[in-house]
Amino acid sequence: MSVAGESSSGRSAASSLEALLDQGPRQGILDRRVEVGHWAGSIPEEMAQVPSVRIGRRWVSSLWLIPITVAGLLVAVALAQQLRRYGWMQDFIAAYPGTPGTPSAFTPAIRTGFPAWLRWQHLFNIVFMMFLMRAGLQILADHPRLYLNQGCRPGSAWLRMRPPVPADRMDQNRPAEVWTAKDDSVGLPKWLGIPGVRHTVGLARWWHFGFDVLWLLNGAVFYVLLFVTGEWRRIVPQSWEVLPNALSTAVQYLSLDFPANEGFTNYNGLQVIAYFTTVFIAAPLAFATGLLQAPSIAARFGLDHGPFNEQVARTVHFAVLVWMVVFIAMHTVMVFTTGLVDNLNHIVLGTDTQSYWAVVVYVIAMVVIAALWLAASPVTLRYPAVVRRVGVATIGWIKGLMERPHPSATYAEADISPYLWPNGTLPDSERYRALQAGGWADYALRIEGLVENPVSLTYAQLLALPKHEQITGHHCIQGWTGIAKWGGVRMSDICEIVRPLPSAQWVVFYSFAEGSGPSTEGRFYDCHKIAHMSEPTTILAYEMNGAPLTEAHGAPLRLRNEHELGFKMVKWVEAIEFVESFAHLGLGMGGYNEDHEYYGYRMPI
Ligand SMILES: Nc1nc2c(c(=O)[nH]1)N[C@H]1C(S)=C(S)[C@@H](COP(=O)(O)O)O[C@H]1N2
Ligand SMILES: [Mo]
Repeated sequence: MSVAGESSSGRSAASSLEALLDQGPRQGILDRRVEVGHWAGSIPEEMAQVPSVRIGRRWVSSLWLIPITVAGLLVAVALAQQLRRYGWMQDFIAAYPGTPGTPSAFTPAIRTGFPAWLRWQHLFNIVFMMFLMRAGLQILADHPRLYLNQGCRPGSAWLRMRPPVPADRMDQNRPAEVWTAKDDSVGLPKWLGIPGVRHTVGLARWWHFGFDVLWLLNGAVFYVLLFVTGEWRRIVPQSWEVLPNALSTAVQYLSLDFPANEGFTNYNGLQVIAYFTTVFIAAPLAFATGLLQAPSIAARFGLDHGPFNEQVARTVHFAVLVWMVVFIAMHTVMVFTTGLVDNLNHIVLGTDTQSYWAVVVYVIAMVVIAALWLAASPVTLRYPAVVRRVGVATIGWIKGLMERPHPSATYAEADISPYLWPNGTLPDSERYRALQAGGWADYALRIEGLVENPVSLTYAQLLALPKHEQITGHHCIQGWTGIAKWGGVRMSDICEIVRPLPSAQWVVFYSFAEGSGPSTEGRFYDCHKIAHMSEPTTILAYEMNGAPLTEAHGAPLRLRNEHELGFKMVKWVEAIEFVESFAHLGLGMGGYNEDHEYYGYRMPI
């Protein structure tokens, strides 16, 4: 098919599209702030509920865990005390006092207690983890439901932090009323989440990924030093005797007649198992299930279908969080109840002494940590653009590396999700309504900018281009996913028609719809790397699941770029522009959500 160009010079055409984004004067990086009330399209703040868990058809509040735990502990204490009266139990405890073997006999290093590197890493670890965990909760609150199915079908969650999706708001043929994923987000208390406010997933992610990298580096150094120095013997079980010893320790603790504290040189069975699980199982699992949530990984390895899908990964990721919280709580309780001053001397000063200096240093460290804890949310809300800038500078490139693998996975018809969550702010311009009413007969897609042959393609012309169909996974930044079949025109075919100039680096997709920003109105748009346009799976879709695209899902045209998260897939596409840089567009961050919600512009994870 031949499509006639509108003008021979691509460059002069650019400015008319840019004008769609005119948003007045830009603010300095220090002047921008998150204004609760105007944030995220002024959706009213709605707070998370305490998580409930589905058991069969009933939803049970996790608050029940408190009385259940207390009752369970009381019964366990009574039982353990009774058991210790029996001769066979006394023999068992005598045979397995708690500490399996004596690792200090193997490794001289251990005999001298905790080395300085270990003590410092222990401190860094808790600081990094507290930000990681709080920002992680904030990310969860942006889609406050956990499922085991990749389609995230409403009603199929196993954990939720808000009421069910209103039944009368799931009809996607009434798009104005439909419950969007954004409607579903909830806020957290600011001392708990970072930064607390509803739908601040973009900011929370900079904290989560930033501290994740620090935590992983700290962990990698820790692994290396553990093995180099032989300290690993403290926390790796070296014989099956660890099991009876753990049981013995548990009975001794529960009977409230504690075993001797030998933690300086020799952990008991329960400690060995708990530390081993935390360091060598939970931590790597957190990393792995984090990666499994990346669209780029799923689209490379075909994981949207099967047991490694993002929803299973979110569930396991959450289970690791629960383990870590329980571990930290128990660890702290034990530090306090098994000889606080001794224990603090071990981990703070590295000596087996009774110095009060250890307590002083510990209290100072805790005060600093509490101050950091309390500052994180207010600082983020006051300086969101700084948080984003620091995030892009430090970890943006690491995230960007994940755009390398080709998103080649496609799925079977049977994998298509029965319900794909809708998201975003609908177009409400008269022009859009008129075009829609006319069945897109008068619609024309403008493609301009740094191209040899700028064109305007009517809906009929687009349909006449080679049609490409794909069944692919969708990953929203908020945490929900789904699989759908998309039919449309490959961007590579469009590129053949318009012939981008060598200077073109980015492709801007302009929507008919406004974004839902704080106070400034503005067109929704997003910029994509030119290299992604040659992927066979990067398409402008006009069909979904075999039917013409509905308004809810982006009629007449929506982008699919399977490298990236869902927010970059502009719906209701009005025009496309090839540019060298996006610095002059909108607020210059590469897209509407990048400008207003502080997302990154490369989002393969
Ligand atoms: N114009 C426009 N496009 C948009 C959005 C939007 O708000 N405006 N939201 C994005 C987000 S966050 C997601 S996850 C996907 C959702 O696509 P779906 O509604 O078809 O599931 O659309 C993206 N495209
Ligand atoms: Mo999204």
